[in-house]
Amino acid sequence: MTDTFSRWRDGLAKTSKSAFGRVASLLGATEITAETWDDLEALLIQADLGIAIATDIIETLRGYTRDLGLLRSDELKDALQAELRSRLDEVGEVTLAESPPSVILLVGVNGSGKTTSAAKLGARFLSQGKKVIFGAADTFRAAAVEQLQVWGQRLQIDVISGQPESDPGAVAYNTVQAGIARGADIILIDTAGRLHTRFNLMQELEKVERVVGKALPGAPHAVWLVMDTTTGQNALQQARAFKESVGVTGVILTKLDSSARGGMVFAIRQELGLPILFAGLGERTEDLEIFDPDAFIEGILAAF
Ligand SMILES: Nc1nc2c(ncn2[C@@H]2O[C@H](COP(=O)(O)OP(=O)(O)OP(=O)(O)O)[C@@H](O)[C@H]2O)c(=O)[nH]1
Ligand SMILES: [Mg+2]
Repeated sequence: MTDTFSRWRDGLAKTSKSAFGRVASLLGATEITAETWDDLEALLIQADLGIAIATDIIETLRGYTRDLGLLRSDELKDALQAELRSRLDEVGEVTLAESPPSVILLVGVNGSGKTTSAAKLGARFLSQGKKVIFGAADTFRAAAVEQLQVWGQRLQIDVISGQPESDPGAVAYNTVQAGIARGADIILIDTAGRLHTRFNLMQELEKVERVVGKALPGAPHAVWLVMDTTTGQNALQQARAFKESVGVTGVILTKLDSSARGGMVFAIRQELGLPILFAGLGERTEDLEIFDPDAFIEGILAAF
């Protein structure tokens, strides 16, 4: 069995080699000059931390350098590592219903990885001995239902679906009812990422959220926003829209393995104030890790 740290290191190889690898080469045995700060700031922005966070980190490191009288830029590596780590202080906790079943809604823009994450989460819950049921509430795209059905067959998880173009709220409602009737512990509902307009999508998601609460008071117990880390700072704007419409309780980051700019993680944590719960490090069902700040930092700074 590979340990957590090596899975993260492998998954984050792109980020550690490109974005943070350049930071490592910048921080060599050279004198700290004004240029060092400019270059470091530019590299942090390129790594997708966002301008505000990059500027803030530079300010902190500058103060630290003055206080400690650091002269060589390689002396900044530890300080940068500690600074990055401190920005991910809180570890997100998965909170579900006190007694089963728990209803989890997966939301996010199209292509962010909702359906794949549903499969990964399904596999994870199954491995914990839980009974899982899927709801295919993306009725907008016929292929979306089929995709979830393929996963359902592979994992032997029942999938509740409706007719194409049918009401996603009704599918969600039926899924919760079926989950209760079949004694499921976890009811995972996959939703659409695209409709005719963003406004329609948000309205629909709000309705799905309301309707599952009618099928089971207290539901949904979790609304997880699935975010593609390869889309950069754009994803933040989209995330705010979801946060305003539905009660997002946590974030699942996907495609960290294909992103070269893992700095998004800091931006998401700081700008959205939402706990990061899971991270996708590949396309297979086992490639979903509980978000581990230490393993993440170690992974992105492997070149340090
Ligand atoms: N490398 C990598 N690929 C991923 C990861 N998560 C999802 N993908 C891929 O991203 C693509 C889109 O994933 P989906 O799960 O279909 O995304 P979705 O949010 O359901 O998309 P829509 O249903 O169109 O809204 C697929 O090709 C997945 O295999 C990940 O963590 N790593
Ligand atoms: Mg999908």
